[in-house]
Amino acid sequence: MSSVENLKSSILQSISAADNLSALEEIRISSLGKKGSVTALVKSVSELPADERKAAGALFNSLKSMVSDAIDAKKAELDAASLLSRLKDEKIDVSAPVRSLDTGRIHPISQTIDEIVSIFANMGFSVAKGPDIESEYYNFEALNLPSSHPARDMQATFFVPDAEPESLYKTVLRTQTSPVQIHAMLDKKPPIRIITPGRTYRCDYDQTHTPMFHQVEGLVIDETSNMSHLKGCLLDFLRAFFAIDDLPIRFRASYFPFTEPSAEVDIGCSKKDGKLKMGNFGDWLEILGCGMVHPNVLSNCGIDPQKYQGFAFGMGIERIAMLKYGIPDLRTFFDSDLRWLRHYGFLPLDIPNSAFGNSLMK
Ligand code: 2U9
Repeated sequence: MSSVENLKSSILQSISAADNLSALEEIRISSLGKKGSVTALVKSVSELPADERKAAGALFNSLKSMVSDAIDAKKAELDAASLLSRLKDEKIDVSAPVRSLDTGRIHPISQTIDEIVSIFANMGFSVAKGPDIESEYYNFEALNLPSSHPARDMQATFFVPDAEPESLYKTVLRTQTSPVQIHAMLDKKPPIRIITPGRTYRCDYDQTHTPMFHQVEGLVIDETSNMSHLKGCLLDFLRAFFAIDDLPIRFRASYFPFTEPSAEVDIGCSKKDGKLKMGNFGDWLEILGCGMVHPNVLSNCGIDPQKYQGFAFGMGIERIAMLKYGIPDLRTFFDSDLRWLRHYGFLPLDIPNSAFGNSLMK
């Protein structure tokens, strides 16, 4: 039996000394392979006298599993070491410029957001961001939408399971980007001039709704901004965005709980022969909502409505991207279809059309 002990310690020693996977594989073949030393021992049991077979069988099988376990453990150790050294050696510089500008495409939503940001940045707005997961308080309550308000039913809200189920306010996926403006008003004093592009969520899925979509909202708070400033701001934005210098817009009275007065804005278009064309053609297309921020919303954010006032607006980014780039189906934005992205996507160096200024931005 001491020869078994010798074999065991010699194999275990060579396993422990193996410093790469191919050396370990050789040990596995020479011990556990078809013609391996341990395999030979296990096979030899049948040739032993009957009264020795049971003990020898148990001993050889335990040697076999001991060797097999030691090889597995060593393999895991070598794998981990090799991964660590690869991670040390292989550095990917994600900030390096792309080598082939031909392969990647910017998604139309990213491109449209860049264009919107560029236009509003030229007007003196900055971009504010906030979390997708929000308290009901910031998503509804602070926006003049108490739980009893019927407008809350209009929005199919995704509720997030709460860490504190007893808490007064539930946690939701934001249904609009307005909570970002609420935080901004709570955090800093007027004057405020921000836009908030971002993801929003509503439990809705059909030809014109996806459960996640993008919105951009804007907010201006100061002591003097009024409805005419709102009109001028949106007229400049829409003309710059659609790159149509004489694009007409019209305001229709509407209702939103967070603005008073409120309006919906249409842009001029033509719908002749089932083809949609933006411009001064006599037809109208609804494009966004807006209004003067409701005094209750200002008070909820600690801003004195006697002293301050301002306007807000909101629009769906998919909608204006579809109109500008002739994308017919909303759902294709989120299909991750590379052929679609190659067709509708943008090259990395396609600069937003207003970045150099246009006739409206000079
Ligand atoms: C604060 C106060 C007021 C943002 C506004 C709209 C009107 C509006 C819709 C457009 C299409 C949402 O994506 S959509 O479905 N939005 O019509 N949004 S006024 O008003 C605010 C925002 C923040 C603090």
